[in-house]
Amino acid sequence: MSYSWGIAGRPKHNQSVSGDIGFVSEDRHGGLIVVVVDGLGGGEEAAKAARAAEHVIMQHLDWSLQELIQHAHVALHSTRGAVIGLLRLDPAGAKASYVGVGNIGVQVYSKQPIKPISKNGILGFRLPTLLELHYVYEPGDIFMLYSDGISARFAQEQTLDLAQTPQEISDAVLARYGKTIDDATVVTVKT
Ligand SMILES: [Mn+2]
Repeated sequence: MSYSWGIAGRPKHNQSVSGDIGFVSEDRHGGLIVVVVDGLGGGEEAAKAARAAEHVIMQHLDWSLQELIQHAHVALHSTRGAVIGLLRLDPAGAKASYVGVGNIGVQVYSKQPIKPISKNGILGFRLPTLLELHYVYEPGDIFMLYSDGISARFAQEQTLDLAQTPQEISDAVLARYGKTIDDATVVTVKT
C-alpha cells in the first residue's frame, strides 16, 4: 500500500514567515508520520517553536506518538509554545493512530467513520493527559490535518473534489477556507 500527499500553507496577511509547519515523512517500516504544528503567536518566534517540534519528530520517526509529543513538549519549554496534530499511518494492518494537543483540525474521508480529536493544551507549557486514538483505514481513505488558520466551516464542506491529487485538495482548501488573519496550513494524505 502506498501513500501520496500534498501540503499547502502560507503566512498570515503582511507576514513573511509562517508560524505553522506541515510535513510528512516516511519511517523505516514504510509508515508515514503526518504533522501540523502551529507555533503560538506569529512570525519568527512562532516559527522557531514549530521548528523545534519538527526537529524532535524528524530525529525520532520510529518513536511512539506519545513519546514524540512528550519530547517535543520538553524541547519547547524555552519557546512560545505550539499546538500539534500527529498522525501515523502504518501500511501493516492499515492502521492509523492520532494524538493531538491543542487546536489542530482533522478531517477524514473514509468508508468507516474515523473522527480523531485533539485534547486542549500547549506543547511547551501545559501537556494534557495524552489521548492516542486508533483506527483501521481502507485504501482510498483521505486524511487531512489543518491549522486553525483554516476556517472551521471547512468541516461542513460537501463539494470538495476528492478525485483531485492531494496537492490540489490542499491548495483548494487553503484558497477557499484560509483566513487572512492567521497562518494557514493544510496537509492531505491519500492512502
Ligand atoms: Mn494559528
